[in-house]
Amino acid sequence: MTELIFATNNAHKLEEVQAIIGDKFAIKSLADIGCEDDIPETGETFQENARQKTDYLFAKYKLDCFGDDSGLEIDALNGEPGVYSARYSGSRDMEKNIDLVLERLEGKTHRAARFKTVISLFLNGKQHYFEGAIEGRIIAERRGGKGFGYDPIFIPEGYQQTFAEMSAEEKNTISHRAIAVQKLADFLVSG
Ligand code: ITT
Repeated sequence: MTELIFATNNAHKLEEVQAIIGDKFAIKSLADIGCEDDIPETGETFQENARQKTDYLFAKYKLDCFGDDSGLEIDALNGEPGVYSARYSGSRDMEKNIDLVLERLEGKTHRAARFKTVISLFLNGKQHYFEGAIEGRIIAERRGGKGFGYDPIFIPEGYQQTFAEMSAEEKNTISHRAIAVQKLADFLVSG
């Protein structure tokens, strides 16, 4: 089985990806290869950040690998929080990050937003990218207790519930991450 390193230490993300990709590739985490480095994420786009992860891993370990970067883009905030989604308020505290988004959108009627994921894959000496996005809108108050991040304030287009009110199964079939991972899986399995 071909081994592929996933630039993450999030066991949940890894399981989800392995389940979609199936048994043609064995996906290993950073921990599995003994990498404890804090891989830099200093790009201005999701693509640059995802690429930084695979460039770093390939330079150090010479192994085929992939990495992802995701975030929320809000039109009325000129695409913010974007690559700063995890630390929009200056800390990783999601309560504060959500408060800041709601404060900056106060009184605004145009509330369109989207979650995006970009995956960078480095395989057999070639660079590939896979993208997923889901359109929606930001509501004025939190709803729901599931999911993570900005899920309580995001309602995907065509739905009445926020991501935080949906079951994990439902969110994981329509999410930006699921779309990008499915494209990666289709590529790997057909290649
Ligand atoms: P890594 O260590 O794997 O980079 P991370 O928490 O930074 O984990 P992402 O790069 O995937 O995760 O996403 C960056 C931020 O964007 C994340 O901290 C959330 O605030 C937000 N985000 C991404 N996907 C989300 C989702 O499905 N629902 C809600 N918020 C999300």
